[in-house]
Formats: sequence, C-alpha cells, structure tokens
Amino acid sequence: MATSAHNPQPVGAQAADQFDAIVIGAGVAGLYQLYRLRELGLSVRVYEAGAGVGGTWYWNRYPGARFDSESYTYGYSFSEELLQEWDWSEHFAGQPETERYLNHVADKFDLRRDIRFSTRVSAASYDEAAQCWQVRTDTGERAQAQFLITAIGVLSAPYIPDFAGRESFTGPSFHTGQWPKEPLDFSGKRVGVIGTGATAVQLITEVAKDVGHLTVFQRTPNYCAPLRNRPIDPETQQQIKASYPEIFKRCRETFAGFLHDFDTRSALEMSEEERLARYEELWAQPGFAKWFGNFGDTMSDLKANATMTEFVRNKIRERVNDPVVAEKLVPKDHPWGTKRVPLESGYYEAYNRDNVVLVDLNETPIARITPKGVKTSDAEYACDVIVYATGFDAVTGAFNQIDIRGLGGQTLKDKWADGPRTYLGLQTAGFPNLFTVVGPHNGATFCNIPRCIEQNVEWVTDCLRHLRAHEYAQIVATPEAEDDWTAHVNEVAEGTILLDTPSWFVGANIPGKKRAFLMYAGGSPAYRQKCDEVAEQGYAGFRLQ
Ligand code: NA7
Repeated sequence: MATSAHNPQPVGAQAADQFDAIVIGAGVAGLYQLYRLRELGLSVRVYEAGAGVGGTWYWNRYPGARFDSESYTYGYSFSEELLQEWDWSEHFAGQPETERYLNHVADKFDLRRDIRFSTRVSAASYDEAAQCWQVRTDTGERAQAQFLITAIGVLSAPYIPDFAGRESFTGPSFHTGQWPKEPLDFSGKRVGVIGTGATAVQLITEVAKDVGHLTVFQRTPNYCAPLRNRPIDPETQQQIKASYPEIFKRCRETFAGFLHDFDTRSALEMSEEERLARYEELWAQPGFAKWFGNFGDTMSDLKANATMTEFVRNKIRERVNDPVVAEKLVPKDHPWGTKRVPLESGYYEAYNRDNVVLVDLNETPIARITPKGVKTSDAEYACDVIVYATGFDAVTGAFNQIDIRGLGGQTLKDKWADGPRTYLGLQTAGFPNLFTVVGPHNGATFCNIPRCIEQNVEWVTDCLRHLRAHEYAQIVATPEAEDDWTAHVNEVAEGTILLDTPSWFVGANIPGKKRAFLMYAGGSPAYRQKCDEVAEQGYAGFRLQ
C-alpha cells in the first residue's frame, strides 16, 4: 500500500497530490467513508462538487424537501455521542434540518480539512504500472491514490427533457436538484411545475400556498400516500434516544432498512373485509408502512397487488373535489408500489385550491417552452417561473459524467452501455481498486439509504484493512463473479413486479437509456449476508495481488 505521504501542491500545479484514497462526494456516504478511512490511518482527499457538505441534502433545497424515512432511522449510527446530542425536531425532518445535521457531523469529526469543495472530478484513470488511480478535476487539479471510492449518489445527475425553446424562456427556471441557495419569493407569481414525481409532490404541496397561480404539468400520475409527519415531543425524544440500539437492530433486519417490514401473509388469503381493514391500518401509519409494511405479495403478484392498487385509487378520488381532476390524478398505467411511492402532506388537496391548475400532458403534450411560459398542443400557459421537477439520470448517470477508465483504457461508460455489470454493486471487473459505494446493483439502492451506506462503507473499510494487513496492492472483481452477481440481480428483479413499469429503477425515464434493472431487490439482510460471506472467504470473487 502507498505511504501516507501528502504532497501539498498549489491548486493547478502540474505535480499530482498523492493520497492513499480519493473519495468522490461529501454526502452521507462520502463523509462516513472519510471518517472510517482516517481511522484506518489512510491519507484521504474528498472531492465535492458542491460548496458545502450534504450531497442530496445540499442540492435539493426546494421548498418542501423532506425525509420519507423516520428521522431517527436516517442519522448515522456509528457514534453514540452523536446520537445522544442530536435532537431531531420532527418524525420526518425537512431539508434545512438535515443539512444542518450533516454540517454538524462534518464539524464534530473535523472532516472538512480533507474535503476540496466546489471541485468536480472530471476524469479518473487507472495507471496499471503504478497501480494507482490518476484523478483530474474541473478546476485543473490532479491527484493520485491507490484507491478510488465513488460516493456520488443515486439521484445526483439532474435530468431536464430536451424541450424545444427551453433557452428562450425569459424568467427564472431551474431543476429541483439545482435549487438556488438564495430564498425565492413566490408570492403573487405564476409558477409552472413540470413533473409529478416524489420531488414535485413535496414541492407542489408547499408552494401552492404561496404562489399567485400554479400550473402543474403532469405526464404520469403517481400513487401518493400520506406521510403523517408530526413534531417530536420531549418525552418521545427521550424514548428515541434510549432505544437507538433496538431501532438500528430492527433496521438491520428488515427488507429495506426501515422500521417497517413486509407482512409474510398473502393479501389474497383473507376476506375482503379483513384486507381492507388492514389497508386502513397501514394507511393511518406514518412513513412507508403502506409500502414496506404491506403484504409481501403486493410486490410479487399482480393479483395481490391489484387489491392495494384499487384501495389507493379510491383514497385519491376521496380527496379531490372535482371528479374530472381526480380521475386525472389516479394512475392507471402501472400497479401500486412499482414506482417510488411519493409521501405527501396535503398534495391532493392542493388541487382543490382556486389557484392551482392541473394540465394533463397525455391529452395535450408540451409543444415547446416559449419566452413567456409553457405551450402545450392546445394552449400557452404564462409563467413567471418554471420548475423542472423532471427527475434524475438515476444510479448510473453520475458515473457517466466522469470519464472513468480502467485496465486497457476501457471506459466505464462503454462497459455499462447495455446496463451495469458489477460484483456486489461495489466493484466492476477491469477497474481495480475502484469501489462504488451505493453503486448500481448495490443493496443500498433499495434501502433506507444511510443504513445501507454504513454497511457499504464498513465493508470497503474492512476490505482495505485486509489488503493493508496482507500487503496486497490491488483488488479487482473477477469476470466470473461479476457475471454471477449480475445474473443474480436480474433474477431477483424478475421475481418482482418492478420490471414492467417504466420507472427510473430500470432507466426508463431517460430517452435512449438502455433498459436494465439498476438496483438490488433482494433486500438488505440478504445483501449484507452475501457481502459478509465474501469477506469471510478472503474476498471470494476478487483477485488480490
Ligand atoms: P421522478 O420520480 O423521476 O419524476 C420525474 C417527473 O418528471 C415525472 O413525473 C415524469 O413523468 C416527469 N417528466 C420527465 N420527463 C418528462 C417530459 N419529457 N415531459 C413531461 N414530464 C416529464 O423524479 P423526482 O425528482 O420526483 O424523484 C426522484 C427521486 O428522488 C424519488 O424517487 C425519491 O427517491 C427522491 P413520467 O413519470 O416520466 O411520465
């Protein structure tokens, strides 16, 4: 392993700074990876495109941005002191609080001194002779390290559709994932929101109260479910702090790392009355109880799923006053739970307001953006502001923004052009010493993400400890292990009902993107077990040199 010689060079100098490890991203994953690698005694440089820490919680500062995970299941579990000193104010905290939390973590553990902010990694190539990664940034910096760890997020490459005339709009317009830091005053303004995914659902609910007029451009409605957020009172705060070991134990045991877990009974094995009673109970519970606490076969059997789908459709109809608008908000094209379920706090009621209009793009598609607003096939909607809540090039998009080259100069983009191929979602053959925390096919993709990030980071850290102890210079996944894992990922996905729905889970939201399942749907306990077995067997499936 390389020594820890840090060679500080002025920014832009020709000689590369040298580190044991380079981490890309200072979000939830990157911060924790830095903390652990330092503990291992490695010299580390973190590059972060944003001006501050937080990743998702730095960029997505749109009004209404909030956890759908219970706050106390989202924070880091590694420091008892941190757990006890931090008070979450709500069961589902808003973005400002989460950003404050991650800044607190960065300060508490003195993490900033190893982070280069406002610096985007543009290229990384593996130097076979020197057995290290050469990294370049958009600011002209060069650095090299034995190990390269990507912590670049699952939903971090914003996608804006290529609407004709987009540049001609004369007012402000932005993507929700690139929201300006300066507060925006929407009062009296005519705002257009394009998109109705989980982000738009939070944003629309919040801004509908402030704007002069809101036009929502919807292509596909979603099954949105009540979040049921509330403040955490002092007594509950005490109970939470006293029960962190049980909370995290539970999250380790459940399918998706939440407190909720699938019911092993079938939705079809009970009377309709019993089933509806159970759905009502789930509906009344906070968070993802309705999704991940539901009957397991709602996610594997279309007949079972149809019972929940119908239940949710009726819930939507009950809340919207105008039956024509209500019907437009009811999804008909895909079954419940096969897209990310948006959680909401008054979303449907927003459409009962006089200042909110829903435009169904299936009836009247967007023709172009004009200097004054959005023109559909039948009308022009004047807007002072346009918000693109149009999602992300998920999971692989952020990788494609970096020119990553492995053995023989092969690019990762080319390698994954027909869909990702990975081993454990943590490595890919031909790219030695590159670890993809929360990468494609990784158990952390279908998970209450910090719970699985901790698992990923700890696994990578243990692996580097092992390499150092045995003086290995290089680790790389074998093509056979990669074939097996990729086949397993696809096989597990085929056992669900997720593949037939055109969602970002399969890359269907990006025109031209190859359809492939990007996540791991086998559940986090199975994923953790597999990762542990691989490590126990001396990193089976990897070649160590
Ligand atoms: P999503 O869930 O990908 O939603 C994007 C929305 O933008 C969705 O309603 C899309 O409609 C819409 N969209 C995308 N392209 C177009 C075009 N060309 N015309 C009209 N509408 C379009 O992204 P979010 O940011 O809401 O959520 C991402 C994740 O963040 C979410 O899953 C959570 O995990 C947090 P479509 O459905 O494609 O018809």
